[in-house]
Amino acid sequence: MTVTTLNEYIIERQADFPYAKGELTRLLTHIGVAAKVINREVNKAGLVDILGEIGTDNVHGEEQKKLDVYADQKFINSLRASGECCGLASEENQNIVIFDEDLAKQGKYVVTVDPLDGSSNIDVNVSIGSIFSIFRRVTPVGHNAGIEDFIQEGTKQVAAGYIIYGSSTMMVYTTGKGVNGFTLDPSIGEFCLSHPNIQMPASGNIYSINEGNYLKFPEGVKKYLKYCQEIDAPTGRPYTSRYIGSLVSDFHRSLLKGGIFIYPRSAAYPKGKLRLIYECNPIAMLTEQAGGKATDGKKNRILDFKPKDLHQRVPFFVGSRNMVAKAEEFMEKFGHEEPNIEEI
Ligand code: P6P
Repeated sequence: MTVTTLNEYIIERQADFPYAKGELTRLLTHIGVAAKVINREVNKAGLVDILGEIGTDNVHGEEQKKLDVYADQKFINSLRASGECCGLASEENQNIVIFDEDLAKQGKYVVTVDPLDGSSNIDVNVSIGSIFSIFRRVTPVGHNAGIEDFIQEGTKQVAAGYIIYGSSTMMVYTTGKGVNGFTLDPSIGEFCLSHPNIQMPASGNIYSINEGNYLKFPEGVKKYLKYCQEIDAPTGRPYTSRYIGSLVSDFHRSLLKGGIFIYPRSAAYPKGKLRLIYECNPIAMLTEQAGGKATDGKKNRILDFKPKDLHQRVPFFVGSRNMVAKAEEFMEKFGHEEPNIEEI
């Protein structure tokens, strides 16, 4: 069987892309390099002093893990060096990171990253991931990037993807022409095409949500969860509950097997927990490219949201299109509003 590496594939498909001058090719290649460097550290995290917290918090007041900061720096270094990217927005930085070197200012793209998603799982050796999306800049080439380059609607993404550091390391991405998965072959240090043209099943029997927050959920979510748990063999219920606590891992399972992932608004997170720009938008682009559905639970398409700020949160219902549609029926019938935390 012939092996197609990530670089070979990107170059082969370069003509698919309207700006086919090799710019996006170089950008995706540099993202792949950062992923390999991060993968090396993730895989030996227990052996070197890179586990645990660094004693600082990120913009959301969440403890920063050493690997979080390490991964963020690797993406910054690799993208700055690409010559195609003029700036980056990341979960780990309050503001955009502007690449103001002359070469970088000529870059036509900006990148958003969640450099290491699922940090709470790092120290217990559970799968984690990196999420990225790529936009064409709207500020003039030759000048510094600006916030307007990053707060574009998700429909403006030219590419999106993730790397999952799991039982194997995979890179899954789209440039708007379908979704393809590449598995890292450590013996040659290359990502190789392993999952061509991924299609998300229209239905599934796995639901993924942090049920510890049940009392804080809107009534519509509670009623949908009871629907998932009812015994009804013809519809494949009760469904199976699976929750890893890393968006990339929970989503990757839905992408391959079918299923629904929900992080709704709740009394604890009235706007939802997940961030629109560097978590929900890239996952939503992949979802729609694979035939799935990604909304806020109220039939509002995630990719249509106009971001108000870099770290805006949104409620997130994503996965098999028939399952998301069913969940939205319950939200419409029983209510979207989260309970008042004092009333729980
Ligand atoms: P909870 C990880 O911190 C993350 O941002 C996502 O990867 C994951 O889906 C979610 O938070 C888990 O949140 O509240 O269930 O621990």
